[in-house]
Amino acid sequence: MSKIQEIAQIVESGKVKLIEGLVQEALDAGEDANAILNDGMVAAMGIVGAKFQANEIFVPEMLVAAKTMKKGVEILRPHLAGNSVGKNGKYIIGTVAGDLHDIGKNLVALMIESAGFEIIDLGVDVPAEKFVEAIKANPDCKVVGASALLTTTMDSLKNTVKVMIDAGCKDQVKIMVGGAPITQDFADEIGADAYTQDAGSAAVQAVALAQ
Ligand code: B1M
Repeated sequence: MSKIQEIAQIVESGKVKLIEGLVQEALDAGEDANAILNDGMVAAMGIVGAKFQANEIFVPEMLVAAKTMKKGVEILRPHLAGNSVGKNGKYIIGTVAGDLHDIGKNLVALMIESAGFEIIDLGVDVPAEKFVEAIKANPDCKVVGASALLTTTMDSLKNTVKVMIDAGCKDQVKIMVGGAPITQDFADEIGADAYTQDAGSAAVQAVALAQ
C-alpha cells in the first residue's frame, strides 16, 4: 500500500494519533503535498460521506474523520501555503449560518492565503450580518467568500448574498460562493459574482477578482 493510500485509510478510520506522523513520513519520502491532500485526505472524506449516506457510519465517525484530516492538513500547511501573504489584499471567508462544515472552507482559505491574500476567517455558522460587518470594518477588502455544504443551507447562502447586496457591499467587494451542493447556475441565480468548484480554482478566481 502506498503512503497516500495509507493516509486515506487513516483519515477514513479516524486514527487521529497516527495522522501527523504518517503525513510527515509521506512528505519525507518525497510525496507531493497536493497529492497527499487530494488523493489521500479529500478522497477519504468522499468515502466517509458515502458510508454516512449508506448508514454504515454515523456523525461521531464523521467528526473523528474530520478531526483527523484537520490535523493532517496542519502538517501540510507550510508545504501548501506560499510566503506572499497580503500582497493581494484581504479576503473575508466564512461558512454560512446553520452550517458547521469547515474543512472545505479552511482549504479554500489556505489556498487563497497562498495566492497572496490576508485571510479574515469568520468561522462557521456565520450570520449574514456578520459578513456585512466584517466587510464594512475592512474597507480595503475586495473579495469575500461564503461556503455552504448542505442542501438545507443553500437558502442560507442565498440570504447571505442578498443581505450583502442589500447592504451595498457590492460597491466594495466581489462575492464568491462555493461548497459541494452549489453550482454555477445557483451562484448566478442568487447574484454572486463567482463560483468555483474547488480550493485551487477559488484561489485563481480570487486573484482575478481582486485586480
Ligand atoms: Co456532514 N454532511 N453533516 N458533517 N459531512 C455532508 C456534507 C453530507 C454530503 C454527507 C452525506 O450524507 N453523504 C451530508 C449533506 C447532504 C445534503 O445536504 N444533501 C451531510 C450531513 C447530512 C450532515 C448532518 C446534517 C448530519 C446529521 O447531523 N444528521 C450534519 C449537519 C451539521 C451542520 O452543519 N449543521 C453534519 C455534520 C458533519 C460533521 C460535523 C460531523 C462533519 C464536519 C466537520 C467539520 O467540517 N469540521 C461532517 C463531515 C466531515 C461531512 C463529510 C463526510 C465531509 C465534508 C468535507 O469535509 N469534505 C460530507 C460528505 C462529503 O463531502 N462527501 C458531509 C472534504 C472537503 C475538502 O470538501 O467541503 O466539499 P468540501 O469542500 C471543497 C469544495 O466543496 C469547495 O472547495 C473545497 C476543497 O476543494 N468549496 C468551495 C467549499 N467551500 C467553498 C467556497 C468557495 C469555493 C469552493 O468559495 C468561497
